[in-house]
Amino acid sequence: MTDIAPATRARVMSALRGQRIETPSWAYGNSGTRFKVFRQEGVPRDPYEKIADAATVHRFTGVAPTVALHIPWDRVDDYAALAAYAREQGVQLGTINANVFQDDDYRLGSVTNPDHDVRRKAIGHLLECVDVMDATGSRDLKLWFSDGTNYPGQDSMRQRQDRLAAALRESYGRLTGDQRLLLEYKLFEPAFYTTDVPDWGTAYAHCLELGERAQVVIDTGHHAPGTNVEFIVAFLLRAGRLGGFDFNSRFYADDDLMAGAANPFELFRIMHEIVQADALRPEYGIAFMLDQCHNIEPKVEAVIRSVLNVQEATAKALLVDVEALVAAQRSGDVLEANAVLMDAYHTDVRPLLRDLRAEMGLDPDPVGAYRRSGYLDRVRAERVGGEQAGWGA
Ligand code: LRH
Ligand code: MN
Repeated sequence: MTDIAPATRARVMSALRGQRIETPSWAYGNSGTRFKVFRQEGVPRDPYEKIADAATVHRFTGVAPTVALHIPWDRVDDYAALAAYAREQGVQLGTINANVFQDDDYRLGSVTNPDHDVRRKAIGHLLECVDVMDATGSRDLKLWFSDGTNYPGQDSMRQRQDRLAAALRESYGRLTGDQRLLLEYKLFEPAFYTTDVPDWGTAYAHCLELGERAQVVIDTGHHAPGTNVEFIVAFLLRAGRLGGFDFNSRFYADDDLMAGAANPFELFRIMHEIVQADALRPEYGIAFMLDQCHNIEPKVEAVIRSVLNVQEATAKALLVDVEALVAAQRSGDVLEANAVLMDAYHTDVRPLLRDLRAEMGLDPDPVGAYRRSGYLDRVRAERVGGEQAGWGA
């Protein structure tokens, strides 16, 4: 695609200006694998410093105004004060992630545990997270359950689904106003035989049982190799049950690498489905979030690059010549239809995004500007002592 028609350019620029990408507080903390968690200098020691890093990403990209929290990793005594601090920094507190995957009591499951008291404890945490939402003004409660089994016969798969449904119903019943419950699925890990919410179908079925404000989250790293993720996007959009994304990328399993790093073409195909459904607008209600772990690379810069990768995939999707595509599809011109899509994908949108940033009063090169800002050196010098934030696993 050589030159972009002025009307197309205007449409694309306005859509990109309105894009909103939520960054995860835990991406700024130490993370790793079971083999090693490599500590990095300058890593935040508390939710306030994580928010300062998230605000830095927003300052240089202009499209990351909210930060997702994870409880208890981001537990504080005064959430209203935390929310006020975030506003001062130019961002807002976003999705509240529950964590029922790190307590010894949850060895055989949290909300699906055979033991009633353990289930009550887990449900208690989910309800605590809704209290946090009330305090932070967050709309979404995001639930991912590590629950599952490792050996055939370990537990009744059906009874675990009954237990899960009961916990979801109680949590859903606690929501008020426009609050939503976002249910995230994952094929496996840490469980290696069954996972109680293993795929989009299971998540979708539970959401249908709950009600309108129960929606599915697609974490791009949570599928079996070869899964056509954009089909799941198209299906859930059509069903009105796509609540959000956890963007990251992977070569093998739940690698949690930078979004678009391992498979930029998949990210483009996903954003193509979003754009075709006119679902990019914040009003549509999809929470576009990153969920990543920067085990070896500088974290703030990696999140900035990830935001840019999502912007690039979105810009390419917005450039698809829909008229030509539909005409080719309708006439059964398979190769032309594919060529129209590939033409958009092969378009270098970086000049357009540089112009967009200039129009937004930002440096056209966010990564360069961030590096020149000396932010990393400053936090390395300031954040000495104390306990660095991490998964605490
Ligand atoms: C599980 C998951 C989930 C989060 C966690 C940090 O793999 O994707 O979204 O709670 O990562
Ligand atoms: Mn996730």
